[in-house]
Amino acid sequence: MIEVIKGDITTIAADAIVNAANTSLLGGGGVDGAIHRAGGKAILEDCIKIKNKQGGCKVGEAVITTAGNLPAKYVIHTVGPKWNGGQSNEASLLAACYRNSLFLALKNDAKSIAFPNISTGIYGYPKEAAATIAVDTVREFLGRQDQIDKVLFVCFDKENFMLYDKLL
Ligand code: AR6
Repeated sequence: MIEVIKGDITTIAADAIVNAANTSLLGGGGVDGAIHRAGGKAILEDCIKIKNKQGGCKVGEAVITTAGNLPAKYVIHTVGPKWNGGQSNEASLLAACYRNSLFLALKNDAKSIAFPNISTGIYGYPKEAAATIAVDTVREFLGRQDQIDKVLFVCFDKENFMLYDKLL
C-alpha cells in the first residue's frame, strides 16, 4: 500500500522514517534539522559512530540509526543528489536513495516506512520529476518483495502533496 499525506515526518509512527541528510551525516536544515531536533542526541551519536567508521554517507546511499525520541523505530538517512541541471546523473542517484532506503528497511525487518520528498528542498530538485522517480521506484521495489506493506510519502508543502496525490 502506498499513501500520501501532508505533514511533518517527525510525528509519524512508522517502523522507519527516512531523512534527507547530507554526506557528513552531522545534521543540517530542512527535514534533517527537524528530525535531529525532535529525535534528540541519540540520533546524532549513532551518526557520528557511522561517520567514524565509514566516513559518512555517499550520495544515493543510505545508513540506519535509532530514532531516539521519535515515534518511529529507526531513522534511515539517505543523501539525495543536488540538482545540477539534470546532466549529472541526478535521476539515477535519486532513485538509488529510495531503493537503498527500502533495502535497509527490509534488512531491519521494517514493515512500514515513511519518506520525505528527498532533494526537493535545499538541494533544488524539480518537484514533479522527483515525485515521478519516487513513486516509480517505490512501486517497482514493493512488487519484488512482501515484507514492507506500507510506504507513506509525507509531503511538507502543498505542491508536493498535489503532485503525489495525482501520481497515486
Ligand atoms: N517533514 C517532512 N518534510 C519536510 C520537513 C518535515 N518536518 N521539513 C522539510 N521537509 P530538505 P534536501 C521537506 O531541504 O532538498 C539539509 O540541510 C521539504 O519541504 O530538507 O534533500 C541536509 O542536511 C522538502 O520537500 O532536503 C542537506 O544538507 C523535503 O523535505 C540538505 O538539506 C526535502 O527538503 C538536503 O536537501
